[in-house]
Amino acid sequence: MKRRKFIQNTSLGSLGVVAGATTLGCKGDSEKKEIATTTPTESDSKRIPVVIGTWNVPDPVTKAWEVIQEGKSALDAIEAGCRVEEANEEGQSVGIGGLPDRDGHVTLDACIMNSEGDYGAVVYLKDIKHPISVARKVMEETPHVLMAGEGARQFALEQGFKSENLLTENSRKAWEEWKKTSKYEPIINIENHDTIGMLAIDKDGNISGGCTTSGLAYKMAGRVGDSPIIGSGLFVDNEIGAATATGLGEEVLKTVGSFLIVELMRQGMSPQAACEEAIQRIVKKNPNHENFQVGYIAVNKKGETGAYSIHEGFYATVYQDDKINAYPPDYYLKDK
Ligand code: SD4
Repeated sequence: MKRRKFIQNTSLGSLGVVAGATTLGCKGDSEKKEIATTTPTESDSKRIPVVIGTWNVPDPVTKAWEVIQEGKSALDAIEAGCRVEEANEEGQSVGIGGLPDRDGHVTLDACIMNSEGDYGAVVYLKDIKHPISVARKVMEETPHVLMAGEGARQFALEQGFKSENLLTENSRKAWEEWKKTSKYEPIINIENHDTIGMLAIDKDGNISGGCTTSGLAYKMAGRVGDSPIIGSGLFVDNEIGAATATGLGEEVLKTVGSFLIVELMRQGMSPQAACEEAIQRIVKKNPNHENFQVGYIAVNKKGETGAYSIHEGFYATVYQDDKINAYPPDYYLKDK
């Protein structure tokens, strides 16, 4: 699969925040099996179960699909799928190997949501490779939904998670390079996978979702994006469908994008039309939208999927009807 690069930026330059290079070395690219790259059509036959992930992420999506095939829940599938990417040291925007903040600390954000409408999340989590699993523990083992920073880390340790250094040699070198200029240059070259947002419907027709990220590279210490925030980076309503986001979190947060998409689907929009409308909301508010990327994926209760972004370069990976398909969705700037 040929990698694609595109430019993302940030409107955060004015805040003195840099969104640095999230260049990713996709582990085992050369070993990856050939997968289809076509836009799904209405005639796609068996829509449930289904797994959809942001970016070109065959390994995590395949893992989630396999878990569903074993008869397990969409929630189990989401956790297992996200863990694949979190453990990939070469991926520089998720889990171990994620690019650090500007002080050199890798801080992770993640959330998970089940078909009962329960939600768990962690933000600014250090030293723990699998924030998606900690998020699930928050959801299942505490009366809370969101835990942050040192408290979240302590909770993870109490739950038996291992503390480890998440700053890999590659990411440390990239950070050292960035420090030479520490320039607030609003350009990110992004390759074909990034923050993972994943949605799944299991064999019982139940929907769950998850989202996991190290956030913007070289962000200000303490910055948290959309990914772990319910309604922004992820939303699931088992009666309607689910949506998740990637890209510049600040813009997703300001428009509560994933909740918006689910509500638009509730009003009858297809997942595709709802993703397009959510991108339009961002574009309308931002004359500078040519300088940043946001991408959404969505699924409805029938297992129909949709995906849309501002810029070219976004991918959606769908496993459905026993076939995996990573395709470049339509995007707002296509005919502009
Ligand atoms: C964030 N939305 O922290 C995440 C970053 C991301 O593709 O998705 N990058 O803002």
